[in-house]
This record gives sequence, C-alpha cells and structure tokens, in this order.
Amino acid sequence: MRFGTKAIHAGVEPDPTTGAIMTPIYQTSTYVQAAPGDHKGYEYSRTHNPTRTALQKALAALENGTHGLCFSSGMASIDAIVKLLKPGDEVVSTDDLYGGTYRLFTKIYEGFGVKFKFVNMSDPANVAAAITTNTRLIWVETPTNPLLKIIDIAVMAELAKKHNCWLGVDNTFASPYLQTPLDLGAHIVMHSVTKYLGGHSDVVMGALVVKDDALAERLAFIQNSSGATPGPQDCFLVLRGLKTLHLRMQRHGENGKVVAEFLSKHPKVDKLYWPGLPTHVNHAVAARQMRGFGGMMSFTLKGDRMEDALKVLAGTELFALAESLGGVESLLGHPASMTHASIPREERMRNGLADTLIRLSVGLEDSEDLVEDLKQALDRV
Ligand code: P1T
Repeated sequence: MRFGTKAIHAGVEPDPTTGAIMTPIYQTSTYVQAAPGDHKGYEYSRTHNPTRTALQKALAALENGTHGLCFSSGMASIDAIVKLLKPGDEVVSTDDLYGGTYRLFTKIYEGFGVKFKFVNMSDPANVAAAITTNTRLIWVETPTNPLLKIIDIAVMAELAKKHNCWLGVDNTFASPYLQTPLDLGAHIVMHSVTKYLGGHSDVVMGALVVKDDALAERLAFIQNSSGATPGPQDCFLVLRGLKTLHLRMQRHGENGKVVAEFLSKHPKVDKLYWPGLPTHVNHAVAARQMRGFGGMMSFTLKGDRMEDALKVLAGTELFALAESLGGVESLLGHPASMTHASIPREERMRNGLADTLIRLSVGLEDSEDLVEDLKQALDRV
C-alpha cells in the first residue's frame, strides 16, 4: 500500500458493533470481564484502549514498523526510551536539538547516572569519537530543531550496529511522509505527534515506532508501568489528522519552498536554514534520505541586532508568535527565549544558535499571503 492510502486506511476498520466508518472514541477506563481473566483483549485503558490501538497501528504502518506506542506527549515518549538505560550507560546525542529533550537528558537523567554527550552529528567522525563501550543509545534529531541540520541516518545506523547500541531518531520535523528512519536502519523512531501527525494544533501527544518484537515488548512494559498514555479523544483527533497527512505535507513543502526562496533573496536576511536550498550545508544528505524538505526553516537578519529580530517577531500578522509547529496555520518563534530557553546560553552559542534566530513553521495558507506578511514584517526593520 502506498503512503496516502495507508494514511487513510491503516489501523482502522469499521466498528464491529455498528459499522461506524470512523473509529469510535472509546471513552472508558475499564472493561467488564465475564470471569477473572475472561475478557475481549481489553482490561484497563492505561494498558490498552481500542481508539489508541487503532492509532498505534496506523503510526506503525506509516513508519514501516510493526509496533506503535502512543504517549501523552513527545517528551513522555523520549522519557520511555531513556528508561531502557541504567546508571553508567551513555548516550551520544546531537548538539542541536529541542530544548525540552536537552532538559530531560541533563536535568533529569544525568541525576540518575546516565551520561549524555552532545556532538555535531553532521560530521559522523564526531559521533564515532564520542562512542565508548558504555554507549547504549545514539540519539538523532533530523532535521534538527531549530537549525535544520541534517544527519545521515544510514551512517548513524552503521555506527550503532558496529558498537552494538540502539539508534533512536526523532522524526518530528520530517514526518513519515518525508522520511522513514526504520528503513534506513534506525531501531526506534519517535514523534512529537503534537506537530505534523496531529497537524491541527489541538493535541499534545508522542509516539514511538519499532520493528523489533523484543524492543516493542520492553517499551510497552515501560509505557504501561509509567503510565504516560494519551486519552481516547486525543487519539481520535490524531487519527483524523493522519487522513490528510500526505496532502498537508505536500503543501507544507510547496509553501516552504516559496517562503525559503523569498527569504533567500531578501536583502535584510543573513543566514537562512532550510534543507531544500542547494546552498544548505547538508543539502546532499537531505536530498538522499528525505522525499522533500518540509516547511520548517530558521533565519537571522543582517547586522544581527536583537531589536530588529523583535520587530519581525512582533510584526507579522498571519504568522502567529507561538511555540510548536506542524499545524495548518503558520507560526513563528524565537528559539533563544521560547523553545530552547532551557539550554544554557554558552551551549547555544557554541552550537551556533544565535540569540537573534527566528524560526518559521510554514503552514498551509496561500503562499502569496505568507510572503506578503513576511515582507511587511521585514519592512519594519
Ligand atoms: O511537546 P511534545 O509533544 O512533548 O514534544 C517534544 C518535542 C520533541 N521533539 C521535537 C523535535 C520537538 O520539536 C518537540 C516539541 N517542540 C516544540 C514544542 C517546539 O516548538 O519546538
């Protein structure tokens, strides 16, 4: 089955009792048993819920995996992966990554004795140099948030295989429409479902997809034991969102290209980070491992003055100033004070995340309107 057909049909079947074509919202915490242990596969909704099961199957199919696991947020899904580790284990992670992931790693799990190294993964030699016999996980985000670096998943998979550790890929910025890391050798693919998969800025959720039965069993044990599972109403909303994922991603990419081309020629724009530009430092890897370049990008202004960046951030009318991304509406954000504020400034500076960086999540509006909006905001500078 091809991607669009899977987006609409995978995981969902007409409801067995009524024939309802849409998976019902099974708003129940528990299930009646005929005798102890004599049930229909559902005992308690933290463990299993039919609406969640349908979504987990759909996500597994879209990522070309065999097991999907949903969590109450993207962070809860990353948290479940780190719970596979024990004190003394090491993680090699990308240096440019979502601030919340950095915070979880350094402020929570370092306290439990797990060690994290953050390296520029655009050069695989940095990863190879950071791996020790204690390394259990290579954690990749690609494209990275917010600098849109591209990391070669297949090369990371070779390193993971050689050193007998897991490769986990945060696929939030790409979505499975643009990139399927399990096909490139990753062991675990992770999503902030809040973003493109949900697609309508109305749900917070996370997910993991794997294709190894034993790993799925361990993660399902953690999912149930820690209990950060989403409710059925949210699962329903994501099931609905998935049905248009292919159409939305296509349009995000088309609009992204128009906006990137506009910004790339604008005299006030200095650096522009969008992997679809031939001038992007990792464009060749992006063109090889992705099926398009998406609608996320970041830029700085010439002169690098904070007051100018603030004029743009406050000056757009269509692009709303907000955290998050991947919804139908366009958003812009200021990583240094918003999504990445939990990363110490020296660390951000070292990784090239400027105080003046502006991040765009290009939505599905008419691209001419988006360009006009950015143009008038840049005119204020
Ligand atoms: O917000 P949550 O659903 O818990 O997902 C966390 C997360 C994980 N990974 C990536 C790449 C992310 O971008 C996020 C969340 N990011 C934002 C809220 C943001 O605006 O960047």
